[in-house]
Amino acid sequence: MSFYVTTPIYYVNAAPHLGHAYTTIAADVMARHHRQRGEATFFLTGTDEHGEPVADAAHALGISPQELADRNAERFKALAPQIEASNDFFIRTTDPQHMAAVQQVLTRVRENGFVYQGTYEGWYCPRCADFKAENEIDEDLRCPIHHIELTREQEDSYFFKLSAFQERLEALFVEREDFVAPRSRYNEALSFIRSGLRDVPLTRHKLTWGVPVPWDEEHVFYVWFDALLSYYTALAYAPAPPTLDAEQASNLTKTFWPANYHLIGKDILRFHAVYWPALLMAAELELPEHIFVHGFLLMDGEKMSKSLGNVLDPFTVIERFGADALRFYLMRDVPLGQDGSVSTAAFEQRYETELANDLGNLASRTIAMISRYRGGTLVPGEVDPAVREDFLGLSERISECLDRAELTVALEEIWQRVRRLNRYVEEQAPWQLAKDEARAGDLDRVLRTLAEGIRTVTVLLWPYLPVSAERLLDALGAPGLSLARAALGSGGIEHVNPLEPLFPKDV
Ligand code: ME8
Repeated sequence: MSFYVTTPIYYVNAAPHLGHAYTTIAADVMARHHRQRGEATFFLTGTDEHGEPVADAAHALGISPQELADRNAERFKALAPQIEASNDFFIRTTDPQHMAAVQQVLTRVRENGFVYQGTYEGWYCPRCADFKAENEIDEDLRCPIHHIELTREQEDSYFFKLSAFQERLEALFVEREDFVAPRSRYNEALSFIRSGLRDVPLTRHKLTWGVPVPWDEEHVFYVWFDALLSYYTALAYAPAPPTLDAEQASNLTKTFWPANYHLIGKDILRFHAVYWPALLMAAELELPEHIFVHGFLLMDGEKMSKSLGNVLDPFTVIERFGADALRFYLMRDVPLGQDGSVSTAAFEQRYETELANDLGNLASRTIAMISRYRGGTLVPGEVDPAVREDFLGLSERISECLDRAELTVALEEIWQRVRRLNRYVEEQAPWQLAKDEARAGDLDRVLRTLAEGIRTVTVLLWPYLPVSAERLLDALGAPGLSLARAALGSGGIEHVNPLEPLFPKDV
């Protein structure tokens, strides 16, 4: 079994913000979960460095596109470890290996008869690097995403014969109803296809900042084709993750292509759900299994975006509360697949009531009681059958959710068990049992059940809260992270160690 997940590669025309962190964190949760299953896993993120948005931003700053790309690619690269993203590679589309591979694949597309020369005229948004269809243009001829004026562009181009894939794309969507999720996005993409596909420009004549077209040096490839191909080209030159066996490591393309999941925001649905499969068909490459489309993080009701300037800074949040708190908040409060508002108030609420109280206190109280009443040592034996019942099938259910990229649903399932354990403490009142020698066996069972319950939820929470989960499992003396360990009763906890507060309130 293998698993390959990607994020979009982000434009280097500005610094990373919370929207980028959101997608990367979601992909990271999936990658970590699959590693827990023992699957060969590859997680790719990176930067999209060519095209007009980058060239324009560099021009405005009075520096070269390469300088801007170098500067901002570093910032995106640095974001990954700060949010605890465990990506296996970071692709930059200015990597020479990528550029050569783009030229190769697109030459094959041309040889296969899907490229012709023509003239393009249309309304163009330089920030989207995209020509807009008639029904995508706001009144006043503005971009509905960036609210800037569209420009009328006319230029010689080589075209990609997207229209040739009309029937095959329709058939793809009919045969594979899970190709795009959630359903609303699937419907949106399918209705775009059904409305009739027109050929699209494959190259730009006026731009120089891009991958040169090998058969016509006056052109560079349109940035979207260069960018989409990164999902494929990365595997040809990325170093193999150390966990792979020799055969898997010897050819990452063979091991991981086609991708299992492309995780994207809804702004780039059409490129991924329509252009991308058509391009792969034209190049005779296999199609990805799933494209999962999430919504926008909103601030004050608008898409949070660097060009709109309404951005909540992930670095500030991380500095104060840690990466886990940010990861948890985003995965919990903005259901993956829907738009969701973000605010400091909502963040603090989740942090305090759920991380600090529900989980943090549960863990500290349990460890403190085991230390106080039993010198830190648990007596071996069965866990409470009532709690066992509530944990039955849990890890299978989490895997099912994550297989469908339902990250928020999976987290809610886990959190129900965290709450269950909190109720269990209150119901059993171990502090009362501790006063009665005759009930020593009951106290042992309650402490064991709590420690084991916490261990189980913590294994499942690791993809969301990697730092805190590892600290907590260490304190429980049971560091095993594999999914097989997420069965209640499989822990074998013998001795617990003191634990500093996982989510301190006075930060
Ligand atoms: O589109 N809410 O790059 P980009 C949620 N280079 N997610 C958001 C967001 C928000 N407010 N803002 C950004 C590009 N994102 C192309 C992609 S892929 C082959 C090329 C996330 O820097 C979300 O994943 O504009 C969105 O799709 C992506 O960043 C766009 O990043």
